[in-house]
Amino acid sequence: MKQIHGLYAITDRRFYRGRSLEEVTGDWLAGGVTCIQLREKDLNTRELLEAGRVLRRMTREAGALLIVNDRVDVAVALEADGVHLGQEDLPIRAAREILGEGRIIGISTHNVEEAREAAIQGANYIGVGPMRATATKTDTKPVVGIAGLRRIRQAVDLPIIAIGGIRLEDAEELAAAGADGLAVIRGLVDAEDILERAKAFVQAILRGRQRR
Ligand code: TZP
Ligand code: MG
Repeated sequence: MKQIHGLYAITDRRFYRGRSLEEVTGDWLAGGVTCIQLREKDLNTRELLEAGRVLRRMTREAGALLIVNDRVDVAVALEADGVHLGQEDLPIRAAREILGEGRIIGISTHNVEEAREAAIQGANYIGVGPMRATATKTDTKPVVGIAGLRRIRQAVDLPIIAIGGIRLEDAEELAAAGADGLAVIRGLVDAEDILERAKAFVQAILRGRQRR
């Protein structure tokens, strides 16, 4: 199974300012994004599948991973590489029964306890966040920050993807503090040149990892 690491882009069409999902995705992949998560809360199942098909084709061509947020059924239908679950979604073991060993299951965690539990339940990676307050998701837990990231890094060996309010300026420090990857929504699309922004993130993550 491929490991999750590097620059992890999460989709959210609300912030594309007239650019299409295809266009944005093309720039991300050309810029070095290694994983894309399909997360479009306002789409119905058919629309989600349709968006996912575009992403599946493009990620496959680029050798990047496709992860589906929340929806194990949609992940199977799309032949996605895996799913990302929240603490209130389908439990990891139930998802594993459906997906089998070959697919990636990630889960959002906010403290050492949740991170340890994710490891016990067989998660393949954990999301850790929010790193900063963010307006992108309204029901986020309190900020975990870089201090929380360090505590969780000490506690578990699973790949860690930091998330929440991450800006380009934060990327190197988060990677140096133990994040194997960074999951980003706004920070990857609030630029005129999305391709250049993605490249800059990738470089910053590499610099941070070298400091570990
Ligand atoms: N989960 C925790 S924070 C968050 C999600 C999906 C939003 C991340 O978006 P942004 O724009 O990178 O803060
Ligand atoms: Mg969820």
